[in-house]
Amino acid sequence: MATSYATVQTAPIDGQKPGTSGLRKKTAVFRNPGYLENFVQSVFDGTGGAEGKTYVIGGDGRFFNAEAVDIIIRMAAANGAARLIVGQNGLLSTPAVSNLIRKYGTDGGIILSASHNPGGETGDFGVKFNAPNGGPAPEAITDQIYDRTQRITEYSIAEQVACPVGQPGRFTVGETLVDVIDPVADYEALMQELFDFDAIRALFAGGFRMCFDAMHAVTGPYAKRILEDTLGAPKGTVINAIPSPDFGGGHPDPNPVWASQLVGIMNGPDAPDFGAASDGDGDRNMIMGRGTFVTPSDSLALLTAHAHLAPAYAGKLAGVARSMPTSQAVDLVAERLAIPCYETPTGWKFFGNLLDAGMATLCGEESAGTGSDHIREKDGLWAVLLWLNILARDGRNIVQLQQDHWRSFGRNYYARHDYEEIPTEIANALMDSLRAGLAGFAGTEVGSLRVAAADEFSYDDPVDHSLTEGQGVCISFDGGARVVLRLSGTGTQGATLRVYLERYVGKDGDHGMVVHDALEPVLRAADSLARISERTGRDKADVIT
Ligand code: VG1
Ligand code: CO
Repeated sequence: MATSYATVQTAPIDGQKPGTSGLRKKTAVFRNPGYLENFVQSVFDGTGGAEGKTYVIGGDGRFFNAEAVDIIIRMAAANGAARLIVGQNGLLSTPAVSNLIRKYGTDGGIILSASHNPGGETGDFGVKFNAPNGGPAPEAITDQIYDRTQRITEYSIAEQVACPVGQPGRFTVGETLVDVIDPVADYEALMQELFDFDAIRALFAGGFRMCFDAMHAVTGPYAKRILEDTLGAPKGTVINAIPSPDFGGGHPDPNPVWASQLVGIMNGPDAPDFGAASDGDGDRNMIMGRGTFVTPSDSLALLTAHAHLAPAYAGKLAGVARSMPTSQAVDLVAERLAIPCYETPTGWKFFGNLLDAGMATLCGEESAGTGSDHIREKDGLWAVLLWLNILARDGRNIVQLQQDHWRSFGRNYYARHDYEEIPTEIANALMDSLRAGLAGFAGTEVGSLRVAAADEFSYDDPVDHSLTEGQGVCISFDGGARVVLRLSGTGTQGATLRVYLERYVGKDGDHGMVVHDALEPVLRAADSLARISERTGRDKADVIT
């Protein structure tokens, strides 16, 4: 029987503006009639229509993932898409989607995820469109999509038909071919090209132990297959490996606060050699040694310094890039390697042009995102495998590598303080008044620190010269300390103020301070200049990472 299609009348819904990484809202909002449909239709309409196109579709398995995949398949079919590549059970990690888009030359991909935000019926849901280069749609495209959401009048969808995504294979919806694929296979093949799997296998065979916390999220199946089955890590190396719709009731954000189970194991009496975790959609990573946490900023610096030990990067580092709030540790490594280091706004979409142009090979963000030119997203498991490759070839352990690094380059003490769910007006007023005062900050003494410079970051993309303004306030002090303040673009309730603190201690300085103590003067200066406690009524941050 022929498939029938419906054209459904609809009206614009407020607030469908993609943020740092796609459209994120409460799950309940996404389940409102027409909410997902309006946005998906706007994605198609804002990118020249779906007629004849091929898309990759998958998500991180959170609550509403399955229903959303079904709706998107039927809408893509009704909009005339030629072919869809869908992860089995609707599952695909964000880096896996990026790889599939590039490998099969598709017209883009739709990712269902709110990444590190909690899931479940009362949690968050999200949708992100990735462009044909495999990367998050740049602002020019998300602006077009948003524009369509404000003018939409109807959407198209195929009638309720069976979409058997539970098994690999092919089915059709009307004229549209739907290929259901094993979510891990193509990703694993790519990792095998990049890294010295034999060296990593030998490392595990020699008794090296690690714990990988998949946080009940999408990386579980990837990590089990690659680490345990292919590389021979003992069974049980991967914990919390089965994706669950509400991430086991947890917060799938790999940092010392939310990955506390891993932190306990790594600080315990029988700690393994290496600990790692990934987030909801598999693009973030957290790295630990026995009794040690490696900040994401330091991890980027260390990976850059040792990437030549991996086959894919030996002699191939064209440059590095970091988001503005990320510590300047990697800048020092780039300087020594005599390669350029670019500073971009927060969000992976800003790395895309640099990667496409071959100007940067490695990229990273302080929020536990690291990646390379192998795809156009950050990649949690890739970072873990690069670390394993380095550990296998270098011989030192993580604690030694980190300490040697600080002795060679100095240490950038670093922490991020998040003040969550602040009323939006208060957060905006705080940032506005900070901006208004910026011009007068230089030369001001605050406690033991003196302001060297203060400005708001704007980015002139060196490839396409697009200008992105208002990307966070940066105040630097004499001696190399820095504070950055910006509002989050991924939250779904109120505003989150992020305060990023950094203090550099040279190679002969004290690298053994408690991080909080080392950053205390910078925190005090930040509070006094931005009047954070006075304006928010809070005497400390909700989450410190
Ligand atoms: C946060 C992080 C940013 C990251 C973004 C998406 O954005 O700070 O570095 O790129 O999340 O990551 P914001 O605007 O809330 O600070 V993910 O893994 O949540 O897609
Ligand atoms: Co993520």
